[in-house]
Amino acid sequence: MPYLAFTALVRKPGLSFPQALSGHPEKSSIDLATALSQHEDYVKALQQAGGNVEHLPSQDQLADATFVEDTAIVLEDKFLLCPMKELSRQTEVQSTATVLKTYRDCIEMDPPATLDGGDVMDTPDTIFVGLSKRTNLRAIKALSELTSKKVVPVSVTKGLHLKSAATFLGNNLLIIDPTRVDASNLQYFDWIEVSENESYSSNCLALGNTVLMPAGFPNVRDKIQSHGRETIELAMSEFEKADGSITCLSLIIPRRAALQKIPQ
Ligand code: CIR
Repeated sequence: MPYLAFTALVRKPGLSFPQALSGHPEKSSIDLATALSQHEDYVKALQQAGGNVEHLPSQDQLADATFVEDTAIVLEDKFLLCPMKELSRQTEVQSTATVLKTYRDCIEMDPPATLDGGDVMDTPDTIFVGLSKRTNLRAIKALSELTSKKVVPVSVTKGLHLKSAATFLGNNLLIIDPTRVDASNLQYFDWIEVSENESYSSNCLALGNTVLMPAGFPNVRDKIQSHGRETIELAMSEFEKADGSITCLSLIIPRRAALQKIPQ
């Protein structure tokens, strides 16, 4: 039995997942059965990394509801429910909130702020937030009033979210495709730099010493391992076709917050 270091909220892709929002050229070939099998492997990887996995109820009508990361962020002792820009995704937030409220208080942000969790890259002292197609300056300013950490905007020049291009692996290490973001505020970190044709591998999920990453990038995998990390490679084809990647499929609640689940 692994040491349970965190709780991961996940939601299986529902029946309408093949209609997910996407700008990917192969979006019309999303296969639900393959997506479900890839999601099962993802859940096993979270467990292998020491996670307690909690399944949110399926949402067959909400095509993008498997991308739970976007609906809320962990903010010290509470959760911030994200004011999502896409109308079709806003109902997902309340559905995640019913479960989050069993752990900690949930707070909200007023319009015209718009924010997706995929734009929020938390590090020990600073929260970097993508200024992107989905997240605006209003939200970044509002977030800075809700946390004692520094909040720093990062312009996303290509792709959906900040974490589509850069993710924090712990120990001051970032994995990043610098062609997709204005990286001037990220110079302080050590980088594993991926090339434009490896861009999809810049979204990884670090859980302690284990890094979940998309399969098919042996060069990047070796670089991550050279930093002393273990890697778990996951087939992600169906989620990639829906503009989603590794971090999007879960909301990670650190052990400290998970332990203090509010008695119902
Ligand atoms: C969307 O466009 O909202 C979804 N199809 C993909 C969301 C991916 N989420 C993420 O990168 N955090």
